[in-house]
Amino acid sequence: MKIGITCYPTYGGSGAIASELGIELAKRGHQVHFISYELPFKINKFYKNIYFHEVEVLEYPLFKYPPYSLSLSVKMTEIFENEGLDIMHVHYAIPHAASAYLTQRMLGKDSNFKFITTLHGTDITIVGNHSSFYKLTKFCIESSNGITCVSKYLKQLTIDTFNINKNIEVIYNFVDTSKYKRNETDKKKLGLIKNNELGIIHISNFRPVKNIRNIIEIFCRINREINCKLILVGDGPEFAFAKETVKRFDLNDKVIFLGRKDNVIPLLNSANLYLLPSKSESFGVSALEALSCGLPVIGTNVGGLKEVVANGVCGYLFDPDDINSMVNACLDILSSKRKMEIMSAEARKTALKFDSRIVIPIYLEYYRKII
Ligand code: GMT
Repeated sequence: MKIGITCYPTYGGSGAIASELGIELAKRGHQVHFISYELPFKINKFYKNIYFHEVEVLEYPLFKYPPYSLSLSVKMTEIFENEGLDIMHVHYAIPHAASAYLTQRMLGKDSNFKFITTLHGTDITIVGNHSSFYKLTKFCIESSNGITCVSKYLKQLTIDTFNINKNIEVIYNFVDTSKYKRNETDKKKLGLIKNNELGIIHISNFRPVKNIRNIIEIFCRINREINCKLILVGDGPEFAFAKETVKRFDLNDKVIFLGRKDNVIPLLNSANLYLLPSKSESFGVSALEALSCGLPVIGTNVGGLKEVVANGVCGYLFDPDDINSMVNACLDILSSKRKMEIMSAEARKTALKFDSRIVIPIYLEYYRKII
């Protein structure tokens, strides 16, 4: 198959999943054409069968805001015609689905241009829900030839928010469990966490939805009881606030800020627990990657995280502001080697259910259905 993929190329769950999807499809012999303003960050080496088409945005004095989404639809049209794409798959509704719709109209009724929109979370909960985008998001969802959501929670929320009367397929996010797996030598090699310490890790784009303050407060309280370190990976709007808070709590020598990292596997393998106390999470792909490396997850019971983390089995889920319970759950796991081992084995078992070898064929089947 020849598949076009459009996503946000910078850091973030939807871009990461779209890129991994492209890599997995290419591995299976499909031709994948990424169309975006930048090479997606995960496509950081040569991959057979993967092509990248950069969308050029015209700067012009009249354009205070250059209309990227229009240039994108022109590029989609060009690539569809030149490469003979079978399907276009866009990730994150705004503006990608709108560009794909415009492409379809430009190509005309006789073309067989079909597009699938995968909704990831904030394109519904924050962006799509905003009054400036609500009507367009509803229109784009209804105009897509196929719609997928990354969790049952997101599907229901999309139906309720936009009053959608169209079939929506749930296709869960996935992880390559042969790459994301426990390797004890990583911890030694990196040397971030000493032998007598335990590690807690959080990876995100530091947006307010991630509840960064709670992460630091939870860690501060665990640190009083257990010799541990907190590894924070990523960057974003609350990064400076996080640094300031760590300083205020006098935790500078206990919290390691790493910024953005392309390869998080050795970092996950340096830790013992993953913390994701988000206010909302439609799926939580970073939690899945952590589970795959055998890390129990302490997270929240809002959104789709509960479809990934079995409460009490491979982690614990609480209300976003129930800091006390999260601290107790972390201490409960970290203070018992036996408990840590049992939960770690369960974490890995859970991740295997979301292995790319299971999920990619579901995407391919869906492509065939829509085509
Ligand atoms: O919130 C993020 O981390 C970024 C955001 C995105 O769209 O890039 O992530 C969303 O998509 C991910 C991949 O499907 C999901 O795992 C995240 O749960 C979701 N984020 C939220 O719902 C807040």
